[in-house]
Amino acid sequence: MKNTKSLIFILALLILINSCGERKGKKNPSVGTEVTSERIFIPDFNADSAWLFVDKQVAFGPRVPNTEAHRKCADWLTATLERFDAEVIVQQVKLRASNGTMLDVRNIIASYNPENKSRILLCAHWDSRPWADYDPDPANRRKPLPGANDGASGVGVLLEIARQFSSHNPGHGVDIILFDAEDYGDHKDDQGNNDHSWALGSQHWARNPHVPGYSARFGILLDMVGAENASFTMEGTSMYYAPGIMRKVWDVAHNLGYQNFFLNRKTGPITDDHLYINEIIRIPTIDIIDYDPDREKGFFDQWHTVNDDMQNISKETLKAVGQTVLAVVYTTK
Ligand code: AHN
Ligand code: ZN
Repeated sequence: MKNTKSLIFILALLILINSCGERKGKKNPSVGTEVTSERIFIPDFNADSAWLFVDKQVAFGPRVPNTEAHRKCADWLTATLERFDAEVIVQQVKLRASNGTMLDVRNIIASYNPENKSRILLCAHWDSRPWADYDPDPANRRKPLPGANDGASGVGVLLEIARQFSSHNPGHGVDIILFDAEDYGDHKDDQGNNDHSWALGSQHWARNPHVPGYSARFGILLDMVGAENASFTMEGTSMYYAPGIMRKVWDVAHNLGYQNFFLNRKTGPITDDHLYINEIIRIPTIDIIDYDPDREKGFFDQWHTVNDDMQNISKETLKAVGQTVLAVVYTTK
């Protein structure tokens, strides 16, 4: 009798422990979309949450390397990703900018399922540019910019994706990398205009990955993914190194109804973090970037001006990008 009782007690305990394990991976089962034929669950990307993550970064002030705002924002990004249950590694290094300035650089790497060999890389740059060299007012062209779209938008989308990962395990290995010092490229009025003066953080990481021998099946870079009526065209470097990934991501976006953002139009190559990921560490990586060669600057109107602020950030655009990337991650076999 006593034995039967303790057996029932142990069984009850086992069931309880087991159901706790289930809950961790599948909180809020009512939220999200079940892809019926294959029973794949895709969480709902919350654009209000992503918008708040963008706003929070901008509120620190311009995240220019070697400033207080930059250090404080880095601390906040690290703590936030840890709060979302990622294993976070901060790669801290001093790098020399092409104008000679030594920069305190931090690449912030948040890993999910770090033991899984099958990995997906998601990335964006978190720093903001020290000079608004395309501002219409010459008096602003040596001033830093808020970087709401150029910088904070991609990071805001990735933080919301990380928040979703913390309640719905993506299954694969996923690394979210926030690169520093992307936007310290030469001022347009200065000598040189050296292309390799951009993307210093990703160049360093590609030569010195956080895990020796690191690789991933593919990568997706997000750059300027927050402006209203953004045009994501099929950028040249992405099409050269990763045409299959580009097609797959665009197909997913079109299936979700985002064909007005993701255009079937090939455009020229852009020097951005993905160039070095493709060329140095050789992970096929695409850039989702708002670029239209018919525009004056190619990029959005406020690009590298002091008006790159929250006024231009659109929740519709954040949603289109975030939901597409989530769908790509959860439907990858
Ligand atoms: C150049 O202007 C060489 N590349 C654009 C990369 C960039 C700047 N992305 C954001 N800001
Ligand atoms: Zn920029």
